[in-house]
Amino acid sequence: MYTVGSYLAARLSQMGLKHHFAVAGDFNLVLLDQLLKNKELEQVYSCNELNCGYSAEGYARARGAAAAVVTFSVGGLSAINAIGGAYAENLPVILVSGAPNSNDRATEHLIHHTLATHDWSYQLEIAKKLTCAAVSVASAVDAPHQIDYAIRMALREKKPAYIEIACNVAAAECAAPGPANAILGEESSDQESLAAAVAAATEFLQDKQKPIILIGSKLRSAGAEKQAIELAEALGCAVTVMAAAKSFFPEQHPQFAGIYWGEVSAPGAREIFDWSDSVMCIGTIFNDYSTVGWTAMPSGPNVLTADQHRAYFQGRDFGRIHLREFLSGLAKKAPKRPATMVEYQRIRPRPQPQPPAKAEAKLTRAEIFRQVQDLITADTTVIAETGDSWFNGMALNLPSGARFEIEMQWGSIGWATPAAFGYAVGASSRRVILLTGDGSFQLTAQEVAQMVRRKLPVMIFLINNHGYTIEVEIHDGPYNNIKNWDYAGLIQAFNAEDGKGRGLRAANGGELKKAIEAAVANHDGPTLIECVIDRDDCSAELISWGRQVAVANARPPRPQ
Ligand code: DPX
Ligand code: MG
Repeated sequence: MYTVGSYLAARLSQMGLKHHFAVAGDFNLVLLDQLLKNKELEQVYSCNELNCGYSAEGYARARGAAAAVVTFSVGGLSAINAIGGAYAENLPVILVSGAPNSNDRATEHLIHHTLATHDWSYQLEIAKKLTCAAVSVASAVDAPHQIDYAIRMALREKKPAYIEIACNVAAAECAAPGPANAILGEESSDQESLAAAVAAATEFLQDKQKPIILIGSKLRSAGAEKQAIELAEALGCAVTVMAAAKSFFPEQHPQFAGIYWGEVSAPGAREIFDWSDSVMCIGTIFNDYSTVGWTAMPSGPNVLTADQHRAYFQGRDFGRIHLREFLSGLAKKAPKRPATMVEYQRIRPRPQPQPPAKAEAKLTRAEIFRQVQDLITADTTVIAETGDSWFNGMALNLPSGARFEIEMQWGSIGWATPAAFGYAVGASSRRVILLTGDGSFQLTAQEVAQMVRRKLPVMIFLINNHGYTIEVEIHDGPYNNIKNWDYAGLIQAFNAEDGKGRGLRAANGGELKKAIEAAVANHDGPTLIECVIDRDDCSAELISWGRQVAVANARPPRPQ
């Protein structure tokens, strides 16, 4: 016998989820009971709904999809920021919200947690703007169809979906779920369009001597990382990677030519990119940040763009093709074009090993990342918060197997701590290293308590530079100074009577080394290392990038 709630649980499990994130509230309690009945699915609790959404987003990065279950309005509206993030970052997160009793629709009753008006459709309406499918379930008869539709769309589009379930319907009997294909079936390419796209792209390449590949973050959402390697190897050219896609092409691959980010690219990457005569942009997203204030925007007849379901170049546009099939089809036809690779090998700067700082010398950003680098193994995932952690993270060299997560399109500070929690829940065998700033941490710090609760050994490097340094470099003012906290001291408060988290502070290289040893030895909870540095000790890349972003922000309104 199935209920609406147990039907949803069965579908979440068929999606490949082992967990769902939740915050309780009276509109979802019965639903949570129903979800708990499914023994394949574990309920993981969050301190608030914003964190719940971010944790699900982080889990989706580790496992391909996720679900967050919240209560109506007061919970749902908090989660919405994270759902916007999942949309921007192309991650299928299912937001499930409990909702008022179906008998209270179209009555004169006013409902708690709402605006004290009779119209509480606003959450559904808002969700429609920020998801690829939003449904309101008020009937057990329609529930299977509505739930399947929302999940199927999310998985196909790699976007979030929204399902609200009336609290009196969650335990109502409903039909049993059919085969998983109803939600998993991916649309395959139209063969004619695919053949035409591959033929035209082959012609495009035949014409060029010095093509280069630029990998973007939508490569991962399209599930086409393997096929990008196939194409790269067929062409033999250099492969540059956008910041948002770091680790989506292996950094140890002989054709990897670094992170391309205009003026703040890795050494040699910009030079080889500018030297090329054509660019294959694969899953790229260009915005003001990724183009360094519109100074590095590939465009024109020498750019071929291949997206999840589309390829377009030189006035031609091919739809209904899947990126995976397009890339591997092109790999079979592509001419050998190694020129950018050969040239990159000539100009590539050889990395100089950084000497350690004196143990008692005041801690610097450079020394922190010299030490963090040594921690990165094949099974490490680095999660970098918005702030100078973006730029510090970019410079890390990833051994094969290591992964890197960044929320560059949405860029909501506070994301990384709960996302690291969610990622660690989803990938418990990986070493999770969180790089965050003091300002960002203050938004969602309490989620460290959930890492303590689940004994997750996340290593947190909290860079305390006493303020919003990225904003300082874009435009400074008193608003960029923040109240200092005893960040290391917080962990004891989160531990309370039974936790095994550790909080340590490092003000010099020797202290940092000891703190890292303690973190590596702590298997029973997170270790937060507060790294204290000067307010202006930031990366050179942040300074250059900040200047260009400030210029772009300051463009005067166009005359009417
Ligand atoms: C803001 C940002 O301390 O990092 O390295 O010191 O910059 P750095 P911190 O974590 O400070 C972050 C701060 C205030 N951005 O510099 S990046 C504006 C902003 C945002 N998201 C939200 N609110 C404000 N990106 C939710
Ligand atoms: Mg800071």
